[in-house]
Amino acid sequence: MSADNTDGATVVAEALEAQRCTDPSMRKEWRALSFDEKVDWIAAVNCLSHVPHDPNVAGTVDRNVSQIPVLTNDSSLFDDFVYLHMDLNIKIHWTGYFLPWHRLLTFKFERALQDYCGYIGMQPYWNWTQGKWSLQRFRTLRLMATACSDAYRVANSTMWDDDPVSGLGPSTGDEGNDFSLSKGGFSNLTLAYPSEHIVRRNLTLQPFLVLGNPWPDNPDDTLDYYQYVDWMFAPEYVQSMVVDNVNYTGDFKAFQYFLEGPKGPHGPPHWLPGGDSSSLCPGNYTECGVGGPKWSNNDPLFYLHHAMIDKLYWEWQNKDPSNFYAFEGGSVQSMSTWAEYVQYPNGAAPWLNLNSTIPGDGMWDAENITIWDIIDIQSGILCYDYE
Ligand SMILES: [Cu+2]
Repeated sequence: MSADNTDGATVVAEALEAQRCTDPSMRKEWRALSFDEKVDWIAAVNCLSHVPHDPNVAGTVDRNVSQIPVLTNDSSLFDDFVYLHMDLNIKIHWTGYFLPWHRLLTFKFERALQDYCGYIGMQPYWNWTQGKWSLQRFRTLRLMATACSDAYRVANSTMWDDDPVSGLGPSTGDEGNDFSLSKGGFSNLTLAYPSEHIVRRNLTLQPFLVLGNPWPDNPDDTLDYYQYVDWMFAPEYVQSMVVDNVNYTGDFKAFQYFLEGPKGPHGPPHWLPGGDSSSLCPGNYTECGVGGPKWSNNDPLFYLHHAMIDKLYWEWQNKDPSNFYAFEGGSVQSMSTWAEYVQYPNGAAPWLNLNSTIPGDGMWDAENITIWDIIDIQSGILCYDYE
């Protein structure tokens, strides 16, 4: 960020400070919700899959590049969110847009649940590091907290719940039916992309055995990629890197590199459940193309996970005054080699800045929402906090 930008940001920051919202709505951890609150969120998500497709939504990325299926009018508003994520994949991952774009997507999803489906709650989050608050002081509690975390025991996590109205469903669907979920609250959630199917999951603790090593030329970590990945979202690790702000003071690029990079906590909760969450292809879809994040938000778990990523981003922003409005990043993925990626982990030129507009493929472009507009979750269009 240039000096001019920083000065401008300070002036506007002071102006915005005066109009921060005073009573933010609280996003809660999934397991802190009551039975009824869980039922409400699951019902609203299912409802969204019956709300008609938004005719304003249209792709903006060349399909030869995005390698995604064509937009279909025979889809729902839930599917539109998936379409946005698929189409904009190369613009919103490993670029400066990553954190702001997913913050906005999660907010728009939450709003859609409220506006179209009468949902009265907020978007819950999945704290895969649960128990981290007690880590610093007591060695015994530290062990207990680690044992309570979803890391190292993700297969037995209490997130996997077969209850038909309040449960997120099992970690693995029906093997005989393309791993589609037949239990839990999403067993009837019909998805349009990349082809019509029910949400699929197939938990694996070593996802790169399935997905392949994304960085064969990474000199440091070739073997690591085939190992278990649950340590990447373990409480102590995330605590020290994100919450304690080790080494990242004022350095948005370094912070994002940790969070989204190959050893960061963003990836594993996407890859471990396999299936849609890993953008693996349904059996009835033959033009799969390259993998990647694409349709990972077919699994509603995505929104719980990304609310957690947003929570960590927010915690980091509040850790130091120089973090709060820190932003830098490019608009073009730069990942053809490991060396290139390490140099530009959050994108290369053209550079983005706080005034860059967040792309929405027609869903929200009319509002001209900039990164600046959502950098503070308690001013402007946003007014929420994390419990
Ligand atoms: Cu994404």
